[in-house]
Amino acid sequence: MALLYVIEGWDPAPWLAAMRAKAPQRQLRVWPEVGNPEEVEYALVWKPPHGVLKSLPQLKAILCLGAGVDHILTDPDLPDVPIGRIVDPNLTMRMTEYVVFQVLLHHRQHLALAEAQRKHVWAALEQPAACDVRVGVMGLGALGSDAAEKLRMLGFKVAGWSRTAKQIAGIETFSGQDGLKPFLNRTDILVCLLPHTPDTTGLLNAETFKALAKDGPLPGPALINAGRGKIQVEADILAALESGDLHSASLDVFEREPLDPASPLWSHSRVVITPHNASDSDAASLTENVLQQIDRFEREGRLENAVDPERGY
Ligand code: NDP
Ligand code: OXD
Repeated sequence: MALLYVIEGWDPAPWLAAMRAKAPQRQLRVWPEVGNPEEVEYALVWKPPHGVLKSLPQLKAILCLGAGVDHILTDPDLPDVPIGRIVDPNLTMRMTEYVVFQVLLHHRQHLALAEAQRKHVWAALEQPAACDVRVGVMGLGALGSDAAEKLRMLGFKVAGWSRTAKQIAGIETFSGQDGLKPFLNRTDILVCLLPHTPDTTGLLNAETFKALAKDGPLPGPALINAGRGKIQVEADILAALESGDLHSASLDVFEREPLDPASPLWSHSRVVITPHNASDSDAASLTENVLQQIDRFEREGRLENAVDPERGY
């Protein structure tokens, strides 16, 4: 019986090489060379084209090669089998690096200082300490909770917002729709590590930016989004950067990827653009995780990091 890689947008070669090295006994296939579809038990996927998974009659489980599963759940022909996703220290560490780097960049006003340097201007900006800056992390899951904790260790005043209530030592927590406004009202730097679901679509919009704190020690609120592009309204980000509801932004994800070369976001002096690489899935590191999930599923009949299709993540 076989494992089938169904990958779009990434090179499948490193995944195959890593799996061959770790589990030489497993039969491997790479879509679209499916061979006999009756022989495929596990689909290892990234952005699988809609309809491919339903053509596998003996499929036992779908394993996403990243953390977000929105690209799988939107398949109207999704087979009714368990779906697992990646929760792994390597992926978490990479995202925390990105978040800490971007928070510090806005906190230390690096965009303004770099601009001043280009002009040979000695711009002695007033610099607050981390303990006077309030960071708000949307999403307190595998990625958000680690980033929040590392930011707390750096001295920032950190709060988090999630769907269900949480208690995390040293971090102020808010939850649900009722918790959103108070969470935004106390936030100077907003970090989004939410999944894309029907509930989060377009959540980073004009109303959200208006609710951010305007009495902080920085020149204005900053937005960092490494969750998903469809959570943000790019026209509202640009308008908020003009109105002052946002001062600056770091965006790793976009409504449409790759970002259109004509988008004004590219050349905005207070925006940092990265190409959806905040936390790359590294085949060599994550293949062990995938194999462990399959082994556990074969032993215990359940996936460790199972997705709830009803919840949408
Ligand atoms: P998790 O599923 O572990 O955590 C999701 C968090 O979001 C949970 O805290 C959840 O709340 C919260 N949440 C979900 N829906 C809502 C809602 N409607 N209102 C408030 N909170 C909500 O996911 P991960 O932390 O592993 O990953 C988060 C996302 O990061 C991924 O889905 C993916 O989109 C993105 N990502 C981006 C990458 C990049 O390179 N840019 C790389 C990897 C991931 P609760 O705890 O109550 O369930
Ligand atoms: C993920 C991603 O969800 O890379 O893992 O976006």
